[in-house]
Amino acid sequence: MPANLTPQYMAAEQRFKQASTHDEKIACLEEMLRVIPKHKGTDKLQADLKRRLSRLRQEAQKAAATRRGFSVSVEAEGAGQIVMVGPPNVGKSALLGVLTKATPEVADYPFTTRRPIPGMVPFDNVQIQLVDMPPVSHEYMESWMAQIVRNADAILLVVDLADPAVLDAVELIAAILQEWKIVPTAGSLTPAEEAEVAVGVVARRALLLGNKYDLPTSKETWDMVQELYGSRWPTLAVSALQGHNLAGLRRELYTLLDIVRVYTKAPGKKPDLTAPFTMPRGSTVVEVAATVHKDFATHLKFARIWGTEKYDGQMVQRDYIVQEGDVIELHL
Ligand SMILES: Nc1nc2c(ncn2[C@@H]2O[C@H](COP(=O)(O)OP(=O)(O)O)[C@@H](O)[C@H]2O)c(=O)[nH]1
Ligand SMILES: [Mg+2]
Repeated sequence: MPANLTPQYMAAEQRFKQASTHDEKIACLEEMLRVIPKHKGTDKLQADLKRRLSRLRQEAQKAAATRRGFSVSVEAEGAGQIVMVGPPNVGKSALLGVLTKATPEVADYPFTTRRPIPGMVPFDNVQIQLVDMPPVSHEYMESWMAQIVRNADAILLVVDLADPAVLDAVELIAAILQEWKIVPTAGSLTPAEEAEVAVGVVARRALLLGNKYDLPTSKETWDMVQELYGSRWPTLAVSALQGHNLAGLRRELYTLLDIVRVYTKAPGKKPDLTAPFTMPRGSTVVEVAATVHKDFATHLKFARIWGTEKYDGQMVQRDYIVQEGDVIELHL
């Protein structure tokens, strides 16, 4: 063995030899490239590693393209699906790691994440699906990413508050979403946005999330980001590393979904408050009934409501719009 290779490199090489999948091999090669001592003596080896890496990446992409199903969707689970979009190294995978039981790879080199990785974020009595993604960049992007973002219910625009070029990062994300014909909105659309949506663009609610709030320069940067973008999107500063504001983030994820929780009960019984039905805001009683059972929609005569807007047990018609926290008794 060449005397100037470190134990770290040798370990990565050992893992590479034992790796069985494209992903593992690519990860090992990247690690080898990262830890290899950088000097003249290893130039040839570095070039060789790069060549093997690029060949493996091509093979992996081909394999992914032929594997059916993977390339276009992440099966939705829970109350809604929110996808993270951001440049490399902003902490998307770290966030998924602290908010969910998923175990994405977190590392200080770019392009660690190559697949959409879903995890479930608990908030109160609901579970929200959060999807980690490869980074967006002008250099290289996976072709399936646009479709995943279009399919999601909402988007987290994730940036690194310790990055002096954070404003460029926001503009990069905005530019790429525009390429993908996705308009990230704060809520209901402005007339200008609606005009765009009319020509094949989709609108998705978005939140601008500044991560790494724990680092020294972040507070100032955050003030600037808020000043510039605070009127365009809701904004939140967090630290995945120190757990700063994660409870706030969970609540914001719920808010982003723009849903209400309703509970059903049988006459004379107590509702099960641990298992809400989550409905798009603006849904009616008959839509809730249809969610409970497809036949209920046709058979529903009326409902009784226990909630904030009505007195307890008040009778409402099929078209009554349900509110957050309503308890509903369906009469067929
Ligand atoms: N100081 C600090 N570092 C973080 C934070 N979140 C992530 N990192 C670091 O930033 C690097 C990139 O994180 P990663 O989650 O892989 O970023 P991704 O490329 O966006 O998925 C890693 O070295 C993390 O440990 C944070 O809140 N504060
Ligand atoms: Mg990542």
